[in-house]
Amino acid sequence: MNVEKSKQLFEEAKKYIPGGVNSPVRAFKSVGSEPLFITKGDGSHFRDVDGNEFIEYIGSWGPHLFGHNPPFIRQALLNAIENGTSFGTPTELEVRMAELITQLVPSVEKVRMVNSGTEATMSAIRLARGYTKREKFIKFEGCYHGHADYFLIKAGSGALTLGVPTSPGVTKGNAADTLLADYNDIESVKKLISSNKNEIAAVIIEPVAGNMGVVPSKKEFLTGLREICTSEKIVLIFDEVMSGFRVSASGAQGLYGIQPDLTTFGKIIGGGLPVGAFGGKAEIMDMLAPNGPVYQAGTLSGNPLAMAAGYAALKHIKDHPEIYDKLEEKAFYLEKGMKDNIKALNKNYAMNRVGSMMCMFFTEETVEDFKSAVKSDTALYGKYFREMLAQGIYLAPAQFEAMFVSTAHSKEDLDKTIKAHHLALSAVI
Ligand code: KE4
Repeated sequence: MNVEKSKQLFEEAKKYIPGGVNSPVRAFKSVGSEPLFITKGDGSHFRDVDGNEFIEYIGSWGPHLFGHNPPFIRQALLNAIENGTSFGTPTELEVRMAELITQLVPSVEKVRMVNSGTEATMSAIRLARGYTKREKFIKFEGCYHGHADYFLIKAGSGALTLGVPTSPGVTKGNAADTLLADYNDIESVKKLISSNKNEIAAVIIEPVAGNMGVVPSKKEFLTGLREICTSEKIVLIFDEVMSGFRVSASGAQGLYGIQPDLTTFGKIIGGGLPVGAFGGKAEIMDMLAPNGPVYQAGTLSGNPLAMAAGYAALKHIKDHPEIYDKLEEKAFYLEKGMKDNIKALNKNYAMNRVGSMMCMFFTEETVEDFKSAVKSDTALYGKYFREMLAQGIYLAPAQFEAMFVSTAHSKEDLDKTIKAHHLALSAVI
């Protein structure tokens, strides 16, 4: 595969941008290769500067539930741009967007728009602290909630991939209030709560973890979490930046039937543009400025272009709930094909899937938390990634990420992927 132009661009990029990328996990560092520079996306495919075309499963790290450049999002943006890009004033579409989110996600009574998942999660923690007048919070090893200082303690995603789960630059003071529990282990949560009585403001969790690879929470664990947060008056925050509108029209909370106090959103909610949001009980949300004393703000929050794309995405979900059956069918078909390949090679690699987000781990043990996920052979994942890329299949360039199926992936795409998966596995093991 000719990658000459990408190579040249990467050399240039490294002169001006740290590591040549604007987000670390794009650098292909953990898969022993160099990134490809993409020029155009179309449905389930995208193309790089050298003209190589791929069936791709990143979907911009989650936003593209409908594949690249769906007509209804493109048209919404073209219409919006006629009126300008940003006013810094309230607009009607922000009202419609907030209303739509409260309709799709019943636990959300009020919602505030921001510009990224990180802004959403850091604002939710500040709000929970302001509301409870407590300072500590619990996160889970391997979960990633964006790059606010106090989250970068045993974090997942790029932090885990690049071996910096606890980042330099995070002060002891910041880290002191971050308590770490084990995913799917309610006893580890109870221990922290009893040794920090009445000091914990929030528990934040990815109800379906997608940043240590895909690891679903167990129903009894999430139920236990809900119960203990209610009894201890701790704010339960579901970080649904990735699972929101991905695993159902009302995210993981809709799938599990468990209501958090606050939810954070990102990715799909922006239809491919920079949007995050956090919402939940009005009693808590009304603590936010200008209503209440907890400050939070953003120049481009609720930006008209981002709202146009995000609203088009969520409206499509509201009008076409059947897409989740289609996504389930496609993802199940792909998962089955991959599992058959693994079995045919007398291997038992773990595969986790929730709806259209899935992950194959290069470990033969069940993966249900951080400790089991990190047993995966990341070097082997790198070889597998490169083999798949050579066959025109573009996966997440890191073991501890998710593979996303979109409504745009055709049966032909899936069959090609299953065939490539068999050849790639045979080549590397
Ligand atoms: P952003 O600030 O990247 O929009 O969102 C942070 C975030 C928060 N919560 C969850 C559950 C997330 O998955 C993310 C971001 N996900 C990663 C992918 N694993 C973003 C990709 C990247 O860092 O480039």
